[in-house]
Amino acid sequence: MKDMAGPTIYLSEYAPPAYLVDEVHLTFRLDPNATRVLSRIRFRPNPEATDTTFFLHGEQLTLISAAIDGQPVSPEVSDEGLTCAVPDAPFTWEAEVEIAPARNFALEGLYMSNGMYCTQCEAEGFRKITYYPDRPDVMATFTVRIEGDEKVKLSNGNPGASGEGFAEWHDPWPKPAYLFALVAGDLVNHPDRFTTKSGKDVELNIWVRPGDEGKCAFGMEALKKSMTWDEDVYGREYDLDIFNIVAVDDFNMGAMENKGLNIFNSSCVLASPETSTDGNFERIEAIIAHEYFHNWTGNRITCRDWFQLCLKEGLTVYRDSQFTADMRSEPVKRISDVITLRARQFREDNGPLAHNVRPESFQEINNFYTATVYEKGAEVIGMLKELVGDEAYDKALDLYFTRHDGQACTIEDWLTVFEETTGRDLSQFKRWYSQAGTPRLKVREAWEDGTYTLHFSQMTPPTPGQPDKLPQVLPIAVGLLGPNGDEVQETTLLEMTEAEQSFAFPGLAAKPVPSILRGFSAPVILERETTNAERAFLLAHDTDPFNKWEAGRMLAKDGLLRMITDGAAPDAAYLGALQATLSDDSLDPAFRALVLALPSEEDLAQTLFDAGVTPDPDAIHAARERLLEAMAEELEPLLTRLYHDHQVPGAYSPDAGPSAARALANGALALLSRRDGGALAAQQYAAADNMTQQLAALTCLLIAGKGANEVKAFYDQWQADRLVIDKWFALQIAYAAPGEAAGVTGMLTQHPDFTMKNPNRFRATLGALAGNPAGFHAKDGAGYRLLADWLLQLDPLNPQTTARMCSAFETWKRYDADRQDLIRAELERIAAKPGLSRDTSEMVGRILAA
Ligand code: B3K
Ligand code: ZN
Repeated sequence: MKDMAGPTIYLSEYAPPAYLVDEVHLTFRLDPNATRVLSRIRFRPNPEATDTTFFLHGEQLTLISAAIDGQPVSPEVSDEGLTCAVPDAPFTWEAEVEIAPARNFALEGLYMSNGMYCTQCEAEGFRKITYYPDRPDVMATFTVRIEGDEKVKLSNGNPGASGEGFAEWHDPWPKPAYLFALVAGDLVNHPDRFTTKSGKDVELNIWVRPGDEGKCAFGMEALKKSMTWDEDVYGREYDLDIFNIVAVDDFNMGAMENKGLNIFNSSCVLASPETSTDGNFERIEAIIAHEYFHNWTGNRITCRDWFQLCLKEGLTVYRDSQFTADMRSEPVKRISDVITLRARQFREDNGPLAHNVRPESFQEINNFYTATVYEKGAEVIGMLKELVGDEAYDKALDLYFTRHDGQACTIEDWLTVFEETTGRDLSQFKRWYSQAGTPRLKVREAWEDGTYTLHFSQMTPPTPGQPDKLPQVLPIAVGLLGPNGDEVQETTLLEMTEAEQSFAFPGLAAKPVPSILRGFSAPVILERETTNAERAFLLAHDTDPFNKWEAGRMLAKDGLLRMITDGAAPDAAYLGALQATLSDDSLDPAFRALVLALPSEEDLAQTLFDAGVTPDPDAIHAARERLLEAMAEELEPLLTRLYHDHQVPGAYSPDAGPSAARALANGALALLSRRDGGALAAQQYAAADNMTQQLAALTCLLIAGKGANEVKAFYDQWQADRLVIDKWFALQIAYAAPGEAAGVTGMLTQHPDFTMKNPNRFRATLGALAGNPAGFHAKDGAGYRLLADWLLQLDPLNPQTTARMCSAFETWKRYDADRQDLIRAELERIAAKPGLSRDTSEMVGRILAA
């Protein structure tokens, strides 16, 4: 067990590895309780090294024997690894260790899931498999032999010899140990083939447990689309004879990009119309693409050290969002990404867990697979592309791939290819990697003699350990609209570099209405005094879909905030503007569905806190409910029409078009259910032949305070499908009334199907509670207590998932003194637990330090 707060690791202390590895040979003799791992590793001293100590990472391993150049040695073994005297010349290290995959509940290293062996090595899991320099800047080729009775035995690279009880694999591409993978089990495959642009034939497989074969076709199509897209858009071709994907039920995250052998949480690859929603299909397509794209951005070019994580993650998220935009709707993808960014990354960036896109220190790197590294990391790349332009971006990427192929790189390497190809100085831009916090961008305007001027000022509030911030480079996309709604200045990119800066637009006939930060061109909080009339005008006329949507959101938010703080009535002007937008059948139904959705309770709490008001979760919930009621009442005829006009006849397809129609129809249904007591939803539930329709109807019934029978029927229908049952758990908690959420969650944790050992089920239950703000923050503290109880139970088994879920408490300083006291008590109770994992102890420590 990783125990207590560990030492802090600093980026500034990076030192090159003492020894490099040329070749690794591994033999696995599989056994649930006593797997033997035999390693033969070719080492050589690193001429660049400053230290010559031979240290191999190793945790929870039983060392059976070790030898150097065939001579037995007795290394000095500690909890973290071993040291040993070695020759001052290339040598061969051999070791045999024993591990117990069946007792590995942390799901890191080699473990078992439903009787199947699988691995998760990123970031530092390989050290739980054998002794090795487990750091990403040590890259080597791997040859693997797996011995066992399992029908299917997989590892990275291309297949070698196989026979009764064994299979061999060879990966010709040097890779760090975190990309190692092994899978063995009685699996079945969904096969296919792909021909790369240079004519190479690649075997493709999705491997699943028997019974899941029927849920692979969509993932396979997504894989082939990703392969084609990466060739077309980035010129990147696949580089092995085979590409395997495996679905695993017990997995700490979404998926993992192991070379040639991607391992997926089954929820992120298995799909069927009956069991998966439109949202699931879109997410699966995106994650398959993401992991596939890592083959170049992550695997062929990897990270020098874990501080550089955004080098592969930010870029790969950016690439997968480009892919989704190309496959579906670009504006809808952008708006959805910004909703997530604000909900997760802005929340993180404005609380105790705020950290740089490239962190400078950590205790447990697994705690830094965050929205900041991933999503803000992707935003930074989007800004870079806007600043240099599309052509220069392509040129820089080409240089990046040629120059750094086969290397372990840094953010400096990445920025240098842009500096060299564009001649730009990116030293100020680099602050995006080294300054945490969300910049506030204030705007004032002036109008004089036909010249319209925008005065900007930027300020980033202090974050933990960073009291003072310097101005950042902000790409601000601006357009101007004339009084009649015509665009008088099309989108132009302003480049702000100073703390305060003004930009003038001369020669205008009338004072324009500005559309600022089009496409959300920088991840900032825009602060601008404006009127609701102007917002309604932009909602009606803006040609930029993001800002059109944003205007509607601001309008909704303004009304909601007044309802929350002043008890105001629902804003008639908002309802009118909404009616006009929703009625416009020339607009994409998916866009209209986004306009129809109100800002989340979390978004409202964040906004209030930012404005210096203590958010009251009950008041926020109540105001939002009241507005939803008013929308249902005011827009009923229109909603009825939208519902009926957007029914999709015929066989289910997860494509963007039909999904968009369902999104709008189901958005309408949610409101209509507040009027008809769920009658229409009950009809839809009964008639549904796909999960999107079924689950949407069930949600509406719960919103209408109905659905007890359907909840039961749903369970009876789906009890054999664990992924659908996850939805069943989550739904009941997400839509529980605030005062009942903790009780419902507590009750569901007693259900025979609840198990904390499965991260999906744990998240579907405790994670759903944390995602129901009014319920989680119930005044009596029952939500806090229940979550803390379960985190304490899970921590000894699965520190990673425990630590990640601690972020439910990261917003505690927003709330009133009573709630803060209750949360602090729970955090302190967790922190005081003897033997608490390093993961959880770091998280709780950082949150408490607020
Ligand atoms: N690289 C993995 C995440 C590994 C998380 C380790 N705690 C998945 C991804 O980003 O593609
Ligand atoms: Zn990734």
